[in-house]
Amino acid sequence: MKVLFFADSHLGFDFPIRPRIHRRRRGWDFFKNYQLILDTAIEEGVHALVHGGDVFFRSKIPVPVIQKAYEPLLPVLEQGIHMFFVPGNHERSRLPATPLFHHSNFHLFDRPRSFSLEVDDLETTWGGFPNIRRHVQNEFPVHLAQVGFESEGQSLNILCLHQAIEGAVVGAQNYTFRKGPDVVGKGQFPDYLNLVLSGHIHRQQVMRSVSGTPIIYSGSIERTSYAERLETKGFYILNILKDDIRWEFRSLPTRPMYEIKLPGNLTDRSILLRTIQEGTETMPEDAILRIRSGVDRHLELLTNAVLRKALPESMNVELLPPITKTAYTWTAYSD
Ligand SMILES: [Mn+2]
Repeated sequence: MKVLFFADSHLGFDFPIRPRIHRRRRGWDFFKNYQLILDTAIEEGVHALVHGGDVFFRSKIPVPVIQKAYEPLLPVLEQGIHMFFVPGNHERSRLPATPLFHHSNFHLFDRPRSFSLEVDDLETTWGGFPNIRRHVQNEFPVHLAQVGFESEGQSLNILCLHQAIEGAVVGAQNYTFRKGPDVVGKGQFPDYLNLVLSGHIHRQQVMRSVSGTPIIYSGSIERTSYAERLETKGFYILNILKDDIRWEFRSLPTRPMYEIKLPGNLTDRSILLRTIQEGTETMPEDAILRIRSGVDRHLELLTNAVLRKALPESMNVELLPPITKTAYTWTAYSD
């Protein structure tokens, strides 16, 4: 059985419906990769496509974004490809309704539940539940029991999640999730599970549960924050056999991210702009640029509008206040 697994598409990210300013928007990059993944599913002739959650960027989603997300799914379903969707934390564990939910090939983990799928004599059971927002360490076994996997059947058991799991690594500084109330422990996966596919962690990685079950994070489909600047983005193609599961990571095109730090001793607008322009000369045209002010005064001298004028339109630029003692927490880049 061939499967395509992806997650964290965050559709609607920088995609204003009525933009007040005209500038390049990053939202299109997310939709482009989303479509690329759906096209790949058809080209590769996969039997199933799994979305590990955070389909959307937020819970209040404009109707045009919902339409743009759901519309391209129908031709994929019509090809006979089964879809399994996990509601993530960004959609508040609930996806906006669509007639697609009634399509016989569309399977939504709107509550703890399971679906059976048989392909060429291979029996599989797909279980899952929406993102558990709090106390997942306690809630996980309860939800898993409600899924109703058979622990001693012929069928392969595949669990689909959108959670942080102990040992997962994120960010440019390799923050590692430790066991905690809001993290699933590596020892909490029963050995009757053959495979775990999860969204939520934006860096792609493969781990093992204590009992040896592969746990795969596909990561996000584009960079949602600077913490992801060093990461390769993509999705997984899996080949599931009766006694062997193989996976292969496929990368997606992404835009490079850069940061410029302004020296605090520069307090002349034109010199600051020249410094920035010189700094961007060697950068690719489509760079996503973060400019960190050296002193508060820089925020009075420069605005995002001024910076956009000084730089190529193909770049995205953002001005940030001087670095202060900000706590390094995982929520900023794992969700
Ligand atoms: Mn996410």
